[in-house]
Formats: sequence, structure tokens, C-alpha cells
Amino acid sequence: MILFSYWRSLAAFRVRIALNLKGQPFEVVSTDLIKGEQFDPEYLKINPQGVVPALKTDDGDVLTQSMAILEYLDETYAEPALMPTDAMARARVRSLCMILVADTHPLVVPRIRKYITQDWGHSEEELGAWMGNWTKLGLEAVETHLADDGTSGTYCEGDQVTLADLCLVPQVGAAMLFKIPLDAYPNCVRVFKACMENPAFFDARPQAQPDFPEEMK
Ligand SMILES: N[C@@H](CCC(=O)N[C@@H](CS)C(=O)NCC(=O)O)C(=O)O
Repeated sequence: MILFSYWRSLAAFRVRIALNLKGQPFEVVSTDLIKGEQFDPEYLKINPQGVVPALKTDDGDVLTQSMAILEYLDETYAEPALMPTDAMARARVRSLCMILVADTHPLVVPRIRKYITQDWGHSEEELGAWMGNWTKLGLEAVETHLADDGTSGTYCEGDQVTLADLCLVPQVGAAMLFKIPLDAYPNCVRVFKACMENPAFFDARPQAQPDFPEEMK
């Protein structure tokens, strides 16, 4: 399979973890979001939305949207299952995923950042406040669920890695990369650390990607 990815894309990070967990080899094609390669006509033929990730299967089919890709992989490659069997637990997992994927991450993607600074003329400092605000609100909501629902174990939902962990780890990793203090989110950090002990997560991290910038190493 071919994964159109970028080292610091949280959405691509989710998919890299899933491919690793499922033991599916993949080739990474880097799409530099800072240079605007997501808008190259050739890339737009792959993903008309102009975002990563996109996954080209061995049959040549192209999938977009990380949650759709995660579900496809989970439905196609049975082991290890990334969703619980119990309906209530499945709903809880999806709820955590949506807090991060639908209500947090979209507020901090490059096109939003560009709109805030280049179109609306806000400063880098104001942009930092914007990014910090939405990241903190998202993590705060997940933290409260993990602390109060009584269903979190080693991972977000019990002791099984689920799609919720695949969504939480990139968000916590990004907060670390951008030096957002995480003291207020001990459960999120606990789950992050447990996941990172698994090579499937560790090898998918931005710092391990071939396009991770030399100057940040
Ligand atoms: N909801 C999409 C989000 C895709 C997305 O926004 N990806 C970001 C990187 S994490 C991107 O490619 N942004 C390009 C841009 O904003 O110009 C998904 O989960 O796949």
C-alpha cells in the first residue's frame, strides 16, 4: 500500500499506527504541507480535498479521511481488533475519536492557520494562542472522560488498544512537540506513554518519519 503522508500530520500519524498494528507494509510518499504540495494537480487527482492522508491499496483503490481509512483497515484485517465488541464501549470509543478528530484537530490544520495569519493578518503569537486553546479544550474533554467514566484501563477503553488511542496519541504528541504543558492531563499522558511502548505506535511517530526535518533532530 502507499500512504500519502507528512511527518507532522496528526491524521496521517493515526493511519501509520493502524498499518503498523495490522502488520501491513506500506510505502510513504511525503506530501509537504508547508510547501503546499497538497495542492499540486497530481496530488489533487489522488485526494481532491488537498489534505493528507490518502491510502492507495494494493488493488489501486484510493481511500481518504483518516477515520474512514482506520475503519477500512480494521474491517479488512481482523487482528488485532481496534474496536471493542460491546455496543456501549464502541460508542465510547467513537465519542473519544470524534472529540479529537472532528472537534479539535480540524481547528489547527495548516489551512486554518494560514487563513488566520495570512488572510486575517493575525500575529504568530495570536495563532499560538488559538492553537493552544483548541488543543487544551480537546484534551480537557478527553481527560475528563478518562478520569470519570470508569472505563479506561491501560488504554482509553479498558486494556485493549482501540481507535480512541490511535486518535489520542498524535494529539498528545503534537502538544508535546509544540510545548503545550500537559500537567493537567495525567490520564492522557498515561495512555500516551503506554501506547508508545508498543513499536507500532513508536515507529509511527513524526520523529521516525523519513521527511522529519534534519534541523529538528
Ligand atoms: N479529517 C481529515 C483531516 C485531514 C487534514 O486536514 N489533514 C491535514 C494534515 S493533519 C492536511 O493535510 N492539511 C492540509 C491543509 O490544511 O492545507 C482526516 O482525518 O483525514
